[in-house]
Amino acid sequence: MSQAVDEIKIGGLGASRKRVEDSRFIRGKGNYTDDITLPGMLHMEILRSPLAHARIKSIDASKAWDIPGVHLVLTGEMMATRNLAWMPTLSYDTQAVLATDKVRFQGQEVACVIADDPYIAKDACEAIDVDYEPLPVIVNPEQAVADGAPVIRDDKENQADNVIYDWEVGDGAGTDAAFAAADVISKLRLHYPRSHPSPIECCGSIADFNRATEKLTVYMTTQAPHIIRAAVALVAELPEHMIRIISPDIGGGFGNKVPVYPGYVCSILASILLERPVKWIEDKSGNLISTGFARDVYLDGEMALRQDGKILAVRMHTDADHGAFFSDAQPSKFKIGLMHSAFAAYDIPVAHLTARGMYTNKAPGGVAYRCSFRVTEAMFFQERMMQAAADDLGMDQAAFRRMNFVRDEDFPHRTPFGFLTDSGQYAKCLDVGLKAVGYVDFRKQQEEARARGRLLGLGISTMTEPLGAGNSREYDILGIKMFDSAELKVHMTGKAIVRTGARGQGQGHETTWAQIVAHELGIPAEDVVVEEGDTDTAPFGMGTYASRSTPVAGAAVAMVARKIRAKARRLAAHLLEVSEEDIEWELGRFYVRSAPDRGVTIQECAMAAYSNMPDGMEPGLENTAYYDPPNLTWPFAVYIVTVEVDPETGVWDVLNMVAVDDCGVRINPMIVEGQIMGGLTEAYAMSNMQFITFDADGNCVGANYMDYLLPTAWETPGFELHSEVVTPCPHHPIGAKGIGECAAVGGPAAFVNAVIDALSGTGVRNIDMPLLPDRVWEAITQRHDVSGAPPVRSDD
Ligand code: MCN
Ligand code: CUN
Repeated sequence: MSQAVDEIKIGGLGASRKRVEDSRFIRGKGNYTDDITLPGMLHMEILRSPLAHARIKSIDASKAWDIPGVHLVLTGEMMATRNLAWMPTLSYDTQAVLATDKVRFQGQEVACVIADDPYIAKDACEAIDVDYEPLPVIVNPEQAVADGAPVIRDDKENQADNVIYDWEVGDGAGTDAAFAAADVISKLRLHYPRSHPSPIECCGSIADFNRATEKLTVYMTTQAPHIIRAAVALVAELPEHMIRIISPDIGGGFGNKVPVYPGYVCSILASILLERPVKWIEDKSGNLISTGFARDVYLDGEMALRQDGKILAVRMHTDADHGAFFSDAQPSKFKIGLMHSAFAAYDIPVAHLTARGMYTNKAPGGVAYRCSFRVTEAMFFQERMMQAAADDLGMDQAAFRRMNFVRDEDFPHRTPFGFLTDSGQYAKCLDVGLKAVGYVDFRKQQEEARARGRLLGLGISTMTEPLGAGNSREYDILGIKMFDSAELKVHMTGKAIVRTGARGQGQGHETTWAQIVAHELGIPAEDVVVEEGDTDTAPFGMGTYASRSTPVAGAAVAMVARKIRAKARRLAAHLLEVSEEDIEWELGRFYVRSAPDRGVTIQECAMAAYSNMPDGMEPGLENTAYYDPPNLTWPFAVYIVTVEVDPETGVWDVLNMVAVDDCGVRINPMIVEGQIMGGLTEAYAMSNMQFITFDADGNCVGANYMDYLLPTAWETPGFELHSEVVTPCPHHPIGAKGIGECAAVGGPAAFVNAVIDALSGTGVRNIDMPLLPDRVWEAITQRHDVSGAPPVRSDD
């Protein structure tokens, strides 16, 4: 009889184990950057530009220097003497650390004050006199390429205009030919507005340069500590052992904490100059006005269709507003991220995407906010386009999608843009969703309601997201290949520690990595401690974003555990005095094939590794695995929303939302559900209420939580989650696919499609997000599309 341990009882794969990190988070015992106090620590504050575009005529900091308690005032001029006024971005551009020549967006960093406390530093910032000469402002891509537009990046030698890149992918000629043969051509233009990750904890750093050891330690809110160390090592030409980056607990990242910000750099320089620790903690408005925004992209699309509903080709053009610096964190090869993952779930013979990126006088944008590099825009566009096309054909929304899905038997499938999707059960997910929402009945209700003047709508969105960058063949950031790592040490008592190159920000890695070890080795999850975020102890990895942790670092955890198991097997053979070939494994235990009662537990093997190893065997039970995934993982989801729109006010309420997510094998079903609910909440917020824009003068409108609304439990609708479809990832060691971002990626289109569906018959094809009541009301009463694109009038 098997003596294997019970996997669910030990918290292995599939156990809804409670999150171990929460025991400190919910008791206020987290250790965030701002909780850290070092002896002799000083505080830094940043002076930001009030203007969006202006020449700096002079900066007079003498009054700030005179304030008691001020230790240092940093300006661009001083940074320039150390060659630090500009820094490289993750997209091969440069970004001003502190402005020297011009300011290029409102909120740009102009000077820093380091003082005994943050209040003195803040007061001293206000005592700095900056003489600005205002320049014409550009707030959207159209203005950026207009005749006579001022060149924003006149600091760059070969930059004669505001275009950053002109990029294309796919088959232009083939697409043209398919369009020529189409029965119907469906068109849609929309703007995916700026949105801001706005984690609860803002960005910050504490730099601590020790003159005696020459070592620089930086505590910082980064999702990718090793990338930061690599950047500092390469830019400052310092060896890695002189730089230690520590990401303590992070209060939410959502992509906001991937880029390198001037505040980090200034705190480091200040610590080196003053030889004291320097802390910088950004405030909320600083975070909202200056750190990495997402989206802000205009999408133009056309779909070539056969009368029966078959999609023949897709043509897409995007104009992306990157703000003043091109600082996207994304794989180097792809200028507009993975926008070309659009339509991956549909069997479309040919497609073509052209993309332009533009500089504008706005904070640098284009970070991935809960999406794998622009996949949010891609999926939004895809599903809005699918809805428009089905309407143009007069086809049922669900039937149109089903007939164009890649079928289960067609995997692996090459998408028209060249991705290889490998698994999924798309139609099954759709069927589960339609049944759950009561599709047929709802359509009837909708008809009846309409007859009585009530507007009901149903929106379907599907998404498949390429998660888990790399593989190193195609994915790199600044030439550093994308893979990840895990190190596992099993102590003699059978307790273990696992460290990875990822860095969670609330996703539950401390819980789930231990579950993978439990699954592979049978060591109870509670005996496995997880540590991430310290470059002195963690193995090299590319960090946590693009939901890559499970696909890459999580895979590395499984692989390193397998290495440990292989060594433990040799120890078991030694302990049981049989040859290795005669040993069998069941969870937590090796036994002799011919005598199953004779066995040793994994814990006994661990003890033997330190106390009774065979002659010639290296002692200890630890190893490291670097994992370079063969492909991305491709989770799939169907989100269906029903709404009622009030024709008098434009207010819309969610009646029901059903989510069917297939992320392969779920390590921890409860955590997965938490990730989906969080993502749906953000999707709802983006579609319904989050509004951050710029007036014609480049003033950021909405850089506070009075305007940029964070959804609370009060306004967030309930979600019905379905987990019955599981298509294991064929190449991931435990069959898991990423999940962290799926709902935020696929969710927004479901909400918007539902509202547009409620308006069917009015001729309205599009209302740009957020679907604020006034926009919806305008669409209903004026019977036209409503664009959300800035600039709004400056007197608004
Ligand atoms: N998981 C699982 N089974 C799967 C897939 C994942 O149990 N098949 C678990 C994982 O083990 C992990 C969590 O779900 O605990 C998310 O895993 P994964 O999909 O690999 O995503 P990452 O860990 O790489 O997290 C990144 C992702 C991103 S990119 C953003 S943005 C986002 C998100 O996670 N930011 C978050 N979710 C967030 N959740 C919180 N609380 N805070 C953030 O900042
Ligand atoms: Cu895409 S935002 Mo997350 O990748 O950190």
